[in-house]
Amino acid sequence: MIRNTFAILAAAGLAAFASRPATAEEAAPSKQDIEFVFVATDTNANGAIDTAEILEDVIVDFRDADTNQDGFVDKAEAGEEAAGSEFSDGDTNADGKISVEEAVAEKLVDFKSADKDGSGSLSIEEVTAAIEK
Ligand SMILES: [Ca+2]
Ligand SMILES: [Ca+2]
Ligand SMILES: [Ca+2]
Repeated sequence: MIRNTFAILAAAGLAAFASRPATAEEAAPSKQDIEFVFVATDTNANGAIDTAEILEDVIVDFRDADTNQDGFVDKAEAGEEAAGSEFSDGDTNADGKISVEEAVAEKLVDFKSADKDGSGSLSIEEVTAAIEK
C-alpha cells in the first residue's frame, strides 16, 4: 500500500526520492488509483491535501525507506528502480544520500508546482493535472 502510494505520487511528481521509472502502467494511473491515493493522503478528509498532510506522508515514507535507520535514504534503500535523476535532484548537497530535510524540501517544491491556484492545498483536480502532465 505504501509502495503503491509511492509509485503514484512519484508519477505526480510528489515523491521526493523513491520514484520509479515511468513504465506504461505507472505513467498513467487510473482515475480510481488517483482517488484512492488522494483519499488516503487527505487524512482530515476535507477534500484537499495540504502541506501538513504531504509532510506526514514524506516522513512515514522516509522512515519506511530508511531500512538501516541511519537517518538517510541512500540509493540502495531508495530501490534499484529509483530514477537516477530524481534521486540526484533531491540530493541537493550531492553526498549520495537523501536526508529528511532534502526529502521535505523536494516535496514542498513539487507541492508548490502542483498547487496551480496557490491556495496552499491541492484539490483532486490539481493532483490529477500534476499526474497527467
Ligand atoms: Ca486535507
Ligand atoms: Ca539509511
Ligand atoms: Ca544529500
